[in-house]
Amino acid sequence: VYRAKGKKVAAYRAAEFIQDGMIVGLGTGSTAAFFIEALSLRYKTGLMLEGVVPSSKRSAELARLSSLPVRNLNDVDRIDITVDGADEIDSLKRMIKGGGGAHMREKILAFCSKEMVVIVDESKIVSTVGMTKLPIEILPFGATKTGTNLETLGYEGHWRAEDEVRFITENGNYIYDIPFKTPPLEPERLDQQILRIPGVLETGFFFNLAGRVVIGYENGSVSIWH
Ligand code: A5P
Repeated sequence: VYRAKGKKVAAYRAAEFIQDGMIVGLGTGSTAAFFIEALSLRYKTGLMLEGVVPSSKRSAELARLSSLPVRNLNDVDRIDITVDGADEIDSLKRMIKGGGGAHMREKILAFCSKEMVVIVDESKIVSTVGMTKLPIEILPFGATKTGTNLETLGYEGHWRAEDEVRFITENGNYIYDIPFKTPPLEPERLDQQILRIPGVLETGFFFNLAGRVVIGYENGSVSIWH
């Protein structure tokens, strides 16, 4: 895994935040996978968990392989803490997620959690959010028209694909990736503008969701933003 050391130390530090009796939301991605590994090690050595709620089939599978008590979001009365990675995060804790195409469920989990703890390696820290691309989840019905509507707004992107086959999210939708030439001056406004287009289901912007941010470095050190 690229930048594995930084991801791993951040994930393992975040696992120390988990206390007996908690219900823990599980993010998706390579950093979140390290967290699931760290959490299951603690679980095997006596940590009590009321449940874990995964944001994707991939994370649910990893949790089940570790015998973690997997539960559905609909069946729990709260999520104490969700731990998830990010593709970009700036000093205002504004994030972009969706590199793995799971951001819609990740955002639902984060919003339902008392705290979202973000775990990243140092390469994810940006001066202002909007350096790479913005993933958008789009309903297949009329998707070509929705894409045209985004282009008309000035946001030309491309449909995410693997081996020329269009990527389908776990929700049965498409991902439209909009590359940034320069970071947007007002990402919050851009987000609202995009969300107003019918057929747009969710953007990869995460605002006002991050609590503690755990940053792991390749030299093995960790820093935490509170
Ligand atoms: C998944 O949809 C994303 O939001 C991930 O959280 C993000 O892509 C981070 O992934 P890595 O931890 O693999 O870098």
